[in-house]
Amino acid sequence: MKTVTRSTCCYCGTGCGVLIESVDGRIAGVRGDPDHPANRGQLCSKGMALADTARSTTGRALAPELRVRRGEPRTAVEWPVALDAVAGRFASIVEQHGPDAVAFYVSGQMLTEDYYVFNKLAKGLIGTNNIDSNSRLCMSSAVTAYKMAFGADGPPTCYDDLECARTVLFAGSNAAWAHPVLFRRLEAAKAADPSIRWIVIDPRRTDTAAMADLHLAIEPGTDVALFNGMLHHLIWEGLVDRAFIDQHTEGFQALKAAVRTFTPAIAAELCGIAEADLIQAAEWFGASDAALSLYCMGLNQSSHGTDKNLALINLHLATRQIGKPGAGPFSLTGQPNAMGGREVGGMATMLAAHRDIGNAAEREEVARLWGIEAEALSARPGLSAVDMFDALRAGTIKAVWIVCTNPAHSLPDSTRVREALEKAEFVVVQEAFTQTDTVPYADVLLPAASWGEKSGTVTNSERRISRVHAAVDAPGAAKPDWWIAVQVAQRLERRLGRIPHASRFAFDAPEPIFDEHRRLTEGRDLDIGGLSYALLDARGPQQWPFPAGSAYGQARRYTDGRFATEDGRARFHAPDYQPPADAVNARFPFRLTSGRLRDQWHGMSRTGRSGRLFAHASEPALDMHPGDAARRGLREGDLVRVISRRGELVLPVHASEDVRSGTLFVPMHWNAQFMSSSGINEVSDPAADPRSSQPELKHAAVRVEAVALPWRVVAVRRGDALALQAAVQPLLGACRYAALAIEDDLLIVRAADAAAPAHWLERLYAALGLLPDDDTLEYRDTRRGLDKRARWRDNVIEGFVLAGDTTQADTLLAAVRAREPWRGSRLGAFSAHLAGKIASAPRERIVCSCMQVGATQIQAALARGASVPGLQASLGCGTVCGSCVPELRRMCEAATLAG
Ligand SMILES: Nc1nc2c(c(=O)[nH]1)N[C@H]1C(S)=C(S)[C@@H](COP(=O)(O)OP(=O)(O)OC[C@H]3O[C@@H](n4cnc5c(=O)[nH]c(N)nc54)[C@H](O)[C@@H]3O)O[C@H]1N2
Ligand SMILES: Nc1nc2c(c(=O)[nH]1)N[C@H]1C(S)=C(S)[C@@H](COP(=O)(O)OP(=O)(O)OC[C@H]3O[C@@H](n4cnc5c(=O)[nH]c(N)nc54)[C@H](O)[C@@H]3O)O[C@H]1N2
Ligand code: SF4
Ligand SMILES: [Mo]
Repeated sequence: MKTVTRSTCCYCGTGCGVLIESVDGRIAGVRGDPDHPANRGQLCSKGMALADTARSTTGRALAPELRVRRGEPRTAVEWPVALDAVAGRFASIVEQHGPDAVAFYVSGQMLTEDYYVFNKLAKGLIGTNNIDSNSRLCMSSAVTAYKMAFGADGPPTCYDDLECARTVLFAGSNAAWAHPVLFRRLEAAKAADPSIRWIVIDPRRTDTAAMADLHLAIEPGTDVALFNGMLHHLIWEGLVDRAFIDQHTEGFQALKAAVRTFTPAIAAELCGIAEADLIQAAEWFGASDAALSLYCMGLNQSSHGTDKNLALINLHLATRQIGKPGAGPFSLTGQPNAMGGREVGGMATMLAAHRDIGNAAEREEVARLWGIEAEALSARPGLSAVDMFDALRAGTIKAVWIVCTNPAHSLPDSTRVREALEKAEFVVVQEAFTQTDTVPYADVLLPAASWGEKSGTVTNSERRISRVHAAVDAPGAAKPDWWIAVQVAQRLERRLGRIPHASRFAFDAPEPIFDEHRRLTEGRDLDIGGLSYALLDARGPQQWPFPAGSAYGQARRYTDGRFATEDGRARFHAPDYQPPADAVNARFPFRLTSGRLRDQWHGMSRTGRSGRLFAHASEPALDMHPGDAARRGLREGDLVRVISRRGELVLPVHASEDVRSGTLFVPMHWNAQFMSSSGINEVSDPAADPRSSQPELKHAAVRVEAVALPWRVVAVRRGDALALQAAVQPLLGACRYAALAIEDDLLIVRAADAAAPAHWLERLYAALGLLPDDDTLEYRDTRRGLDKRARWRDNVIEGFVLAGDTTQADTLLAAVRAREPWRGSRLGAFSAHLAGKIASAPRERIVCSCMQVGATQIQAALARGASVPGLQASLGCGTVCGSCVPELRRMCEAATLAG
């Protein structure tokens, strides 16, 4: 039976509505919800591939698992056993060492209801504020700055501003890839009115930057100098709004004095850009009828992230680019429910509903609403993400419960994080998938229901709350996150002797949790007292604030110039420019930054399951300016060591004009499930912003050294690609470089080392099911270090390993893909002459994910003079989700320039 369920996409903070089609209890398809105000039916390449990622239960966490002693494997247990174990260990540690000896590390990808229960469990039951979230790595600088400038946390803007803006300033945001559906809306607005101006501030020429009228390719970390320089120009050219400044703000004089030294010439010099470009940006911004800035990790992930945010907000306040349609500082949230987490106060430094831990009256309010003694709420702020793992490493925190995040991959300085997880007395990991870098450290693995299987609410970037509905049952014994937290909380109430007449965790469904959360917001700036599941289901997603009795939520805030501070005035702050924490010098001459690719999501536990999503970028790479590469004698694809003060990893070089000389870029996604190391955070810098505690994930000083790894392997195998990945993954770390990719039902392995690691090939053969038999042919030449195997089934080649000499890899891969009966001798598979015999070319990079159109095809059409509409008409690329349109446009421009 086919059913359609209305829900939201589980990826970015755009918060697109989806319609999930399920047949006989399995997810069969996903479409954009035409009635959802965020996306009006559109989805990006990742949203389009959601059903593909939900196709199989291979690799899902299906049963609770427990290990009795470190070093021993975990075994599957029944839920009550796992829940008793977690409650028991947490209770005994709390009894022995106090509440601050335990910690929770949670996630902006949990639903609001999940978040609410965990926050109440940590703060209201155990009495510790040691609950922090991966949002610390993501949004905390934006939160801190909003609070400092406006008195409350929440974007003043809404998505309709995307269509009203006359100048759009992207600061450290690659929205073309990270918020594609919002980008579609911006593209459409600009196409309808080409006088709309785009300014992009990004050290790299991203797909977003390529579409800008002005791209300021600043040196990483110099945004404060840039914004101060722009403000200097606006002040001295009389382009600020004096009346607004006088009536609605505080602190302008101090700011004016502080930016005096930031003349456009000096600021431009610090940023490494032309002075004229800085002035142009200032004038387009200041003189615009409506200037909207969209900012993201390029600002937040910095040791001065709060200052970067404040310096940008200063520009908005000084020119009154706020509180009117199309204007305002709009922090784009990364995760689907980063906002929900902020609302429930699910971080170490806040309390429920935008209350502060340090404020005794606000603590009392929360205690009263939770029905507990005021003293039960700790006044001591908890430890933020990086400090939490340091405390675990130091032994002051004994136990951690990790939910819906993968810190072994995503926190900076992986070595330190791994040490922390090894040192911890007790690690609980609540996960939907088993293939993550954190799962191996779990003493208890709690299987979580995931996207499509759970219900509740999420809040997107524009403060809009949407309902999430379950379309199918969770596989195996997996349970919703809130349920798991509730079960442990009820046990802890008994164990810790805090037994009220009725449990404070008597939740049997998400709805009563939402209702309790809603009551905590009443009278606050984010008041959602007027919302209910029934209203959201009947009238669709709503923006907050939405107090009782209102008919609509509020689209824009501060339209009357009254801010959420006590006196109603916004605050200017005077940020001084500071360079990034990790100093660049002769030993570490490069600035390394990191970020996202279009078709992958974070640690790839979901997107890495889809061959479609791998086709845009199938291998990790280090982007380096061609001049920098040439000076070091490096060619495309050469393997290099990327070394920082903290660690290193090996990556292939990709020469790219998109990064400036001296800057490097690596995608954040690859980790030990798909490559030989934990990825980019092996080298990244945990130095954090002193006010927001957000680490500087966008900057590390590194050096790059060529590394000779002549022993190469390419292996391909057809089968259950996810099962094959799980089988091969444990081998990756043994090689200096190794990477896995999935392509339909193929697993592709690439590896390199100085020489074959002991017994590695035997293990690879076993993992790939290539043990000797009648259909598996082996070729060995020990003297020349060659070892090759190929396997046929019904005379069709379905896998091979080439070690020592990989020259035939592309040809053999093409043969595996072609699935045609094998012609000629099987031994010929290993012959260098094979190349001529098999016609199909190696598969290329797929640019258009929906229509599976590759780069070569597009180049060929461009060579014949095609335009973007021409490509769309002839090849169909860019006609479905549109995520590849920016890239098509770039390819078209490049072809025009070349021609
Ligand atoms: N495809 C995809 N989309 C995603 C995600 C994903 O994993 N994949 N994750 C989601 C999440 S959680 C987040 S937080 C967002 C992140 O969304 P974005 O922040 O837009 O994405 P990033 O690629 O992390 O970084 C943005 C840009 O910052 C630039 N940058 C680096 N240093 C600086 C600097 O000093 N100043 C300036 N101005 N720019 C700098 C980088 O070159 C990069 O292009 O994406 C969300 N959307
Ligand atoms: N170098 C570098 N590092 C970065 C960044 C960067 O730009 N550069 N960006 C940072 C940012 S902005 C972010 S947001 C973080 C993201 O970092 P993480 O939070 O580690 O990213 P994910 O891989 O999305 O982790 C979510 C995990 O939850 C699991 N999961 C999925 N659904 C559910 C569910 O319903 N319940 C439970 N319990 N589990 C589930 C997934 O399988 C996945 O393993 O990375 C940060 N790290
Ligand atoms: S833009 Fe793409 S990833 Fe983000 S919510 Fe929409 S469909 Fe999902
Ligand atoms: Mo994020």
